[in-house]
Amino acid sequence: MDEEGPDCGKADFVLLDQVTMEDFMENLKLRFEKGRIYTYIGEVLVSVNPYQELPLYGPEAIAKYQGRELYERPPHLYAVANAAYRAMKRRSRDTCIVISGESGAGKTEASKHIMQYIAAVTNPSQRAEVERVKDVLLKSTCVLEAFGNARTNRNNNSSRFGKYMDINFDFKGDPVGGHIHSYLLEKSRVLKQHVGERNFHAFYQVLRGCEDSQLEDLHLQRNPALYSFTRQGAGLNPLRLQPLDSDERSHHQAVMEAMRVIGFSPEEVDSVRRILAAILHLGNIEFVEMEESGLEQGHVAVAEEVLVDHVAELTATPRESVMRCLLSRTVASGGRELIEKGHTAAEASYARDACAKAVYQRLFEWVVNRINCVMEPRGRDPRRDGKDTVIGVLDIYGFEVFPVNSFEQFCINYCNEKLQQLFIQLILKQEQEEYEREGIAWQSVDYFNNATIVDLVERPHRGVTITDRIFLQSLDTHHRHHAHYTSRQLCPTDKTMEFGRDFRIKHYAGDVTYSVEGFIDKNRDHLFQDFKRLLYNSSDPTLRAMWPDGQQETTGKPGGTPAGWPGGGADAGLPECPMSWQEPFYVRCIKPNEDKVAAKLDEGHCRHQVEYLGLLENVRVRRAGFASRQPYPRFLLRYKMTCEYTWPNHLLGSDRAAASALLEQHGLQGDVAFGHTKLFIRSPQTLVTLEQSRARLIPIIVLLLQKAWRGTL
Ligand code: AOV
Ligand code: MG
Repeated sequence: MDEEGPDCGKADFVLLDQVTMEDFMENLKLRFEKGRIYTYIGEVLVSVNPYQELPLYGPEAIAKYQGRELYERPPHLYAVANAAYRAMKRRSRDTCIVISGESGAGKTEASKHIMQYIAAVTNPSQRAEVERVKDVLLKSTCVLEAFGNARTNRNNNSSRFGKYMDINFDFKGDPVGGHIHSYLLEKSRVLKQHVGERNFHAFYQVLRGCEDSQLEDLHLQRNPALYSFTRQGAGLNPLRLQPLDSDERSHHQAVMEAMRVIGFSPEEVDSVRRILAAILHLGNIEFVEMEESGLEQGHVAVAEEVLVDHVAELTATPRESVMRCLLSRTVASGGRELIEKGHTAAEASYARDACAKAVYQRLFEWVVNRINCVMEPRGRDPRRDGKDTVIGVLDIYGFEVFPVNSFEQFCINYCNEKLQQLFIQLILKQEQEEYEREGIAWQSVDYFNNATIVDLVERPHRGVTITDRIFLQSLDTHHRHHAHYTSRQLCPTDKTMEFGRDFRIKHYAGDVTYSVEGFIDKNRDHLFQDFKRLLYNSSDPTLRAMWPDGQQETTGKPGGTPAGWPGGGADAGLPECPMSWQEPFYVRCIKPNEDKVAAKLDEGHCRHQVEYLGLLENVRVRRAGFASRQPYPRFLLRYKMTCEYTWPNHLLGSDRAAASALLEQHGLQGDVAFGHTKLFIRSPQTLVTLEQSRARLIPIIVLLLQKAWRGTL
């Protein structure tokens, strides 16, 4: 690992003298202070968010890593991206990079650097179609972030959805397409935000970025404090709505430009803006109960009717229909007869909110789909062009704990729990299987396995749960004896929880107390068919395309299948383990402090993350195992010059025997094990020694070759 001085600490935690938390933290801290935010544990990359621009990225840095082995250069995301890329190319096998860590730890930024690396090193022949795909891949991030990210108290640009992006490569190793899977958008954010937080960026970008005339067409004013949906997080301080760093206006320009490059038509972009505006107007609609006789239920009216006009205009639907949907619903009475049933003010508000959330979610999904259509590998014939291979990049929302945690945190943390389980399973399984295959003895290392927590969440819940409170009771009954579950009911002396409201789960990453308030509603998410039909009948083709299910004639029943309990629902949790997850590369991100500031590494905070990410165990597994494994031919190709028996070609019976002779000459035979097809090297130091020996010889060999060429030898 050149270019890293001795005072930069160990570039691989496996090299620590002892595997203790103290040693680990000391190394992490030392490196962080020197601007070395990346460190390996074998092939796993540990990354600490620097919260400042470091001169680590860009074309020059990329060139340094291109085509190199992991150990040749200082630890870097580029090295991992390169390793994944080479592994995929070499073996023609799908692979993936899994990025994990808590909210604000730097996952999304890492995923962007990985994409940039891949884009930079591919397509040397500048094929137009490949360039197009690369452009879309890079630009899609900006669009997805506008619609799926928001400012939270943990992260100013927090992903509020899970993203798994597949990139397809042809046999030349050039990207020819891609696909984005998105998971569980936190749609409740459309309606409500905690104090200090904001709605999705897209809303503010429209308000602040549109031209005056455009805003006028949308019937909007610039100030987000005027709209219920964009001012929830401001509390009493409208300054909280201000963008923090860069200008929302330029972001808006960038998103518009990205949409254009990706291939959204101007009409589509217009529709997107109108839909966002319609949601904002919808949020300002309030309902009043009219004191009117003759009606069984109170008659409800819209307080400010002009808002209904705006919504109707922007969604290209008839005003009367919008009004009807807001104030009533169609239900089947008795046989096939349909009647219109008036809402109470509370029902009307509920319906309005459900509609706003659903419209936003459909918009988000439509944007993702639209990008996917553009990235679908085009005009490829697998017989002629060979099979595509895939690199997947997984970037989900990180584990998060707030003063009050609700359904959203529950889903997010469950996703992380699941991911952690996968990490444990794969890392252990992968290692063990390989040792078995190669006929090498190995001792297993104890790991905390979180399967029991995942199991707790996934255990099916039967029966109809009507209220949050009953739901909590059922949890208490089911999990009474579960070591990772408790509630005030089960632990009456614990005053940090409230009776009938809170339960607590001991997650792998820490204890989280959840309030069940709103759980059932948030999970159920009923949207009346009337709204779906209304939007399906819009004369705006873009909006209409988002509501194909509005065509059905069913009524009375709310649409959408309730998920029941996250994990049970189809869209909850993580993707079904695709093939590419077989041999993942891992990036484990650490958040250095809670204040989002540069050059501050809060030890307690980091220590906790190192603990729950299982990094020490990871180092132990690696040390109990081997730092590097290489097929004999590859090993010899690289180091044969360092030994007289193997240079230029060996005459020994097998590559294995040749490798053995080579290592013996260096006195390194004690640090390796000989597998059937691969050489296993225990400590990275052995690799470093071999690398250094090779580096010393290369200039001499070059000189000799030059002399031979000139005939002076
Ligand atoms: P996350 O994806 O892990 O959180 P981000 O990738 O959004 O976290 O990082 C949070 C912020 O940290 C970014 O907006 C940057 O300001 C800063 N940052 C992260 N990595 C770097 C880096 N390598 N160099 C400079 N600044 C960086 V969440 O999406 O909340 O789980 O749901
Ligand atoms: Mg993120």
